Amino acid sequence: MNQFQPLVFSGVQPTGNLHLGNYLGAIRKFVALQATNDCIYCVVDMHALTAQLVHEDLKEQTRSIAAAFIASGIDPTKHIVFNQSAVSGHAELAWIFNCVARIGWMNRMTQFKDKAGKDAEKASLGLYAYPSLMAADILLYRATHVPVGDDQKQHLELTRDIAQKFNLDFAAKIRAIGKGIDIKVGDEPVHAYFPMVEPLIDGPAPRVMSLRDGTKKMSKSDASDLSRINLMDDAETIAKKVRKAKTDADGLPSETAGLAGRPEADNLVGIYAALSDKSKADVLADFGGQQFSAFKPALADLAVEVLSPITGEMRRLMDDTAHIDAILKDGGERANARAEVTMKEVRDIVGFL
Ligand code: AQP
Repeated sequence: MNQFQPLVFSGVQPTGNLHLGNYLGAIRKFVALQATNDCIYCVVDMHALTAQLVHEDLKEQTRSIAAAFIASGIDPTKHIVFNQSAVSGHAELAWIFNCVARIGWMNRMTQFKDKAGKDAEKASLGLYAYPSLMAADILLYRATHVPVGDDQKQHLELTRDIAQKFNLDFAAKIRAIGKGIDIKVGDEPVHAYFPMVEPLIDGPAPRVMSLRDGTKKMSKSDASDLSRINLMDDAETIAKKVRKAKTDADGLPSETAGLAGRPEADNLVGIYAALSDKSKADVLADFGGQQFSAFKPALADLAVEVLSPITGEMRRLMDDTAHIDAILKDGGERANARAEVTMKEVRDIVGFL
């Protein structure tokens, strides 16, 4: 039984325009979880250096993710919103985790393979170590639950592996400082310092796919802007992108089984379902038998209805950078206070004087 104090943690990279995948897969869940949980939401600016070192304006990008959090409904006074680089514990714990994680584990990470491409020798060491920093982000606060899109599942499994190895390797030291908790990992009792995090990956659109190719994830780094709906797109652009979205020649089926083998149709129905808080079956009950020429305008209208208030609020917030900076500074101080509690204990466990 997990007896750690429940805490939700998640992060978003300031690496470009946020899109509908980021919103449905992550940010919307962040908002919903606030009502019943203590939450920490982080703009992971250190991660932004892993794939691209020099950014045109990283500070501005960081502010825009914070603005998206707040415009979507995250309350930075009740919870914590901050940027990762403001809390040095992330880097310090990541180093310790670099020494916990095994090369064999890192070599299995599919995101590294995807992002490094064919010439992995030229990828940065940071890109390779990304999942270890991500584990540090979460475990620095001993967070128990992590809302993410489906693409991050493997990294969360690695986070559990790192926590488990740390707990086992340092078991005697953890007992000595008296800060561990008895949990069960499977059937095994473990005296744990770090919790076994639970990923929160659910809903009808845990992996929103590209509008141009239903087999590829919607992504900030896709060369085609038509592949994604950005949170900052205006109504006309959203309508155009939905109109141009790839589909097959058939109409919409009446039941979800009819979406099998039709990735583009499945994706558009999933997006509609997520935006309207319905199941795919409910959406097909309404639109089954209709052509995409009828469904697409309804989808575009719904996307505009949900996103435009967020876009408007983001624009308003981005005009007041001092306000965003003050929110991030306050969040950074509160995050740092919590992180230091963990780091003091971790330094003690590891044996740093
Ligand atoms: N297509 C997606 N569907 C559902 N969830 C998604 N997420 C990202 N893409 C999708 C979720 O958004 C959160 C923040 O992601 P991130 O920006 O930190 O990293 P990412 O996964 O690398 O996002 P992108 O947009 O795909 O960026 P690039 O193109 O740079 O790789 C995470 O919870 C992620 O699961």
